[in-house]
Amino acid sequence: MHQPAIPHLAAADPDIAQLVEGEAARQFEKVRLIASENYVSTAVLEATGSVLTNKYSEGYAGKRYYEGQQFIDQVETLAIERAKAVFGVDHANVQPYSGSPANLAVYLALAAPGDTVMGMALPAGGHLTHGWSVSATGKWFRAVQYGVRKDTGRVDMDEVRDLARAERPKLIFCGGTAIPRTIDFPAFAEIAAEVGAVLVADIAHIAGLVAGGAHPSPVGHAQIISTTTHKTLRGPRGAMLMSDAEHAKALDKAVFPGLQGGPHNHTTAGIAVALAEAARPEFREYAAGVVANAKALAEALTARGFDLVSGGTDNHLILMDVTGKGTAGKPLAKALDRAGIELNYNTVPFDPRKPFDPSGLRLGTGAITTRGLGTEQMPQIAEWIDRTATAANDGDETAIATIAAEVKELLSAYPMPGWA
Ligand code: DSN
Repeated sequence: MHQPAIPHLAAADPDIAQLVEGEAARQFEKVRLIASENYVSTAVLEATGSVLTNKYSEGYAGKRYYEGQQFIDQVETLAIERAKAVFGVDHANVQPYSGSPANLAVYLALAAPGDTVMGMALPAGGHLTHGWSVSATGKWFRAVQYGVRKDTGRVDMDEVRDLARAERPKLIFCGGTAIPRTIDFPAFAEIAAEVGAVLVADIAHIAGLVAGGAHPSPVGHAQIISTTTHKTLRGPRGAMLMSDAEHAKALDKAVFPGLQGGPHNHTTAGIAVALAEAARPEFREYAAGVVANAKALAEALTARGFDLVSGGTDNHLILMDVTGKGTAGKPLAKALDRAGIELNYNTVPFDPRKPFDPSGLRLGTGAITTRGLGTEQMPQIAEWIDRTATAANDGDETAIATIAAEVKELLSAYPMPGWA
């Protein structure tokens, strides 16, 4: 049963209540390996499900355009102070609705349409909002894009330097959505300084690892740090912008009134709760566990013949080309979903296939580590993935159903926040 229980919803809208219960049960029964997802704590769920959703608060604490902010101002101030303490930054804005609006606010604050900006290409592991052609950031700005080296699968810092010197971008984004290796913030900072660019570190995927000391921090290297709050940081769906003192005002103005109206106060409360959780010693253990699990899973998958981009991982994320297994990303992701293992198909660098039917799979260990799974379970997960690939190639749905039953049986021993 969903936790907190939802009796009022069940009475008022049984259709939606049933779907919420269904989703909770699904999350309980599946090995959730989507690298951008997690399980929030019950405390975060309660905060996000609170009456704070009823309140409008355009503006910032002490300077709002609506009355009645006696409690909301305190909630937002707590979230900001906790973000500053957890990440060690001068300034934090906790209002962006999610990662894309947060990144758009950076453009609005520091660039004008037509300016040159630079980021990692989406197919190489970047994000849409780092200047990819179909995004507003690629349409409204003159975006130049770097990638990874073909021989190593790692960010090509020579290309980053050459491109930056040639194009003199105003902004350089580092970070992305499918980067399995440590981001070299000092190297990016050196290049940005040389060409007079502002360095923006998008740490959406690794924010929890940074907070928990399991990935180097961009603080002191990137003037601006953008992150979502719901991936490894394990908060509600939202985002934050952090910066040095110099860029604080411009970022705040860009978020409100530049891009957004009223902040989502229930989300802000959830972010505050998640940040308090991230400040505890247990969270450091969690972050280390996420990386240990990813490394163990990477090793087990490699031993089974999967072809991992860059040969492994330093963080929570694994990207692999499944062509060698006689399949492609999409059919295998769908078969794995039937087998109780949830992940997403993904392009791999230099992918000859199309983004909607690519060669790869992306996996992450943020959620399963929250669930309590450890390195000892990773060989089993790799074995299920391998068996599913064989079963799917053979069209053997009975074998896939057997794996789903095994997955369910294992997970029944691991509690899930939000489920009782
Ligand atoms: N959708 C996010 C991810 O899965 O990485 C990025 O926006």
